[in-house]
Amino acid sequence: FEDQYLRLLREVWERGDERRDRTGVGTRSLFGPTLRFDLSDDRVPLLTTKRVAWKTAAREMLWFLTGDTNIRELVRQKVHIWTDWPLDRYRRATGETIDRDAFEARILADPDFAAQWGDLGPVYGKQWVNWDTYEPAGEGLFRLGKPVNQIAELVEMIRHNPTSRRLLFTGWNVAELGGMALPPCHMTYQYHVAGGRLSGMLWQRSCDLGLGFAFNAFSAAMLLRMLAQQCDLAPGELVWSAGDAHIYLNHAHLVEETLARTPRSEPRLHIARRPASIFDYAIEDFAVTDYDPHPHIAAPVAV
Ligand code: THF
Repeated sequence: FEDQYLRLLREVWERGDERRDRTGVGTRSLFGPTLRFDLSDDRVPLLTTKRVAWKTAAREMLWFLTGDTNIRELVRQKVHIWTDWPLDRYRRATGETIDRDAFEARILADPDFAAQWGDLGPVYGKQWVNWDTYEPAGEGLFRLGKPVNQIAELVEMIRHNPTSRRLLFTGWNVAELGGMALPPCHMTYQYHVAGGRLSGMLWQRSCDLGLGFAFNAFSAAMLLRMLAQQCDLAPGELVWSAGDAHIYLNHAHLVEETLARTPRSEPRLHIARRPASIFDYAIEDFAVTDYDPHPHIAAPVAV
């Protein structure tokens, strides 16, 4: 599977359109690539050309499924990948030059501080399991209705109506984009059942091929495996598709080093037990074997 990723990385780096992006870092970008990963026999799209912190990605996915949007729980689990956005907001708002460790320490120590500064707004978790609805309350007013749990509904739909063409969920809640620290990148997931196998498609509007891709592909495969297990299906294929697939210009060292390496044998993802529902998985339920990657390559994240 990794050859597909490496080909895309090379193509974007060599032929991508160079432009200034929102973050000011600059990218090279190509539009609309699609990669396909076979998930049978516990295969998982986990890069071997650099060590990927797959448990961090797994913890993030489990955090999404709880509906939480505050980084406090992530930080408590030593997951630091969302800290830069609240930190940036805090620095801009207060003018303080607090460093990342000190900011995270305050998030952990002070629940009020975390509530005020640690929330990312109505991002992934909120939209996945608590999409707000509204019902008329008379005189042109509306009140909150029962929120939609898209994930719970998806599991029911896969179980009871597997040929449906509506087996999907999305984080792209147009009305709430303005309140999000960042609008969803991996925004729409669709599923398909055929021959006792569950296949899935992830469409992301934007993909940071140097950093985010490794996380997004692994997480999507992990979620597919969980859904398949809950619905008594075998895993099929993961189709990954991006709108703007880009490489940040300050990731040149990562691209060069990655393309100089040869992929190693395919790792496997195991799930130790079958939890009662899609919301009952814990990090201890997941194990990766046959993972013998090249060393990690550090690269800065553009905020
Ligand atoms: N913004 C940008 N510029 N890139 C992204 O990949 C990205 N995301 C999420 C939201 N905005 C993004 C955040 N997810 C890392 C990984 C995932 C992230 C953000 C950062 C990261 O720094 N990974 C490092 C270290 C991992 C670790 O802490 O162990 C890595 O080397 O993989 C993509 O959805």
